[in-house]
Amino acid sequence: MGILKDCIKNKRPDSIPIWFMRQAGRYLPEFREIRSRNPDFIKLCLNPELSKEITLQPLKRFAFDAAIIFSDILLIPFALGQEVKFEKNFGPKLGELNLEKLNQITDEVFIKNLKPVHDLLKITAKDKIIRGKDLIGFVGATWTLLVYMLNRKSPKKQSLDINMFNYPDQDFIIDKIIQSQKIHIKGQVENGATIIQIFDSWAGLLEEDKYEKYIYEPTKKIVDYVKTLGVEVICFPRGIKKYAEFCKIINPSAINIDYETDPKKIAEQINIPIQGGIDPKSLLFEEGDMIKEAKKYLDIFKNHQYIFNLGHGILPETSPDNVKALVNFVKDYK
Ligand code: 1CP
Repeated sequence: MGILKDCIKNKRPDSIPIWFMRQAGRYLPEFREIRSRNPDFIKLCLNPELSKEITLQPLKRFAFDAAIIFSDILLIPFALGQEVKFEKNFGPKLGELNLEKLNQITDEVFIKNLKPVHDLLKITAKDKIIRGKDLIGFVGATWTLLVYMLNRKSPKKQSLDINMFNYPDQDFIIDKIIQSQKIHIKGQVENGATIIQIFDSWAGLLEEDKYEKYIYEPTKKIVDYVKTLGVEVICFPRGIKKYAEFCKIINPSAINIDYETDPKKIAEQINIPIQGGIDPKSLLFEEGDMIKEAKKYLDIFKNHQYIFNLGHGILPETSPDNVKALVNFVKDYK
């Protein structure tokens, strides 16, 4: 257990806790090297030894306070029997969702399909690099998983292809996703995750009148469930227009804010622990300008329980030297 947990529990760590979304990823040459030898992304995620190595890569270079497991939110649809492929320069491509097949996937089969991820946690939690640090497990939020499962590709830069809201048997699919999220979270916690982060990457696609059914209802169920397991839960409803309302209804252990949200307003409106915010593009600036932007967030959240992170995943073109400078600056900030 590490200082992220201390910060969330208001134990006031000596320095600001820090980790980055997508800290294990394409901006690191040592990741690209492993990836080039492993063209099948899902297979790589299901290889506990290699996934462990990737998970620990950023901790070997930088003074991060937590590791996030190298995995993907789309392993849930995969373990539910839907085909998931990743194509270069296109992103994820999912197969047709077959409801009969989905209905036949029992909890036992589902958990067996994700065993390599739980094994990855087990062997990673034991590594001495993790000692005194947090190990973060994660799932996609129900809405975001529904988007990928029905839309079958990224909804990036375009509206959704199909009418999500009138999809046949939608409630059955949603219930199946929630049940799967719970099983996968339990497997991660039992094998060493000290924190669970819930990524609702496409919350921003919803109109506000749809928040109740697609965000609040399912997320509340998942957050309450994680709390029964005795670990912290961080929510990231990216692009939601009502962070304060979200926090009031859901009450997660901490909230990650996106880079389009005004941090000053958040500091005024929200009193639970806050994570993230800085635009990942700031890490492409020259060092001095990047540090100025980071200092802005640190100053705004000076009187809050604050975990330094980004307002979305680190960009592949980020220089590891800038990451090093930023992490060191945050760790020295008083
Ligand atoms: O080499 C490659 O092309 C693979 C790129 C890659 C990586 C490094 C993908 C494909 N997934 C991952 C790992 C990953 N995904 C992690 C690892 C841990 C870490 O953070 O270091 C995590 C937490 C995720 C979570 C994830 N996957 C999200 C939620 C966070 C977010 O970015 O919004 C989403 C939406 C996905 C789907 C996904 N997987 C991969 C890509 C390129 C995408 C996004 C596709 C899209 O834009 O719709």
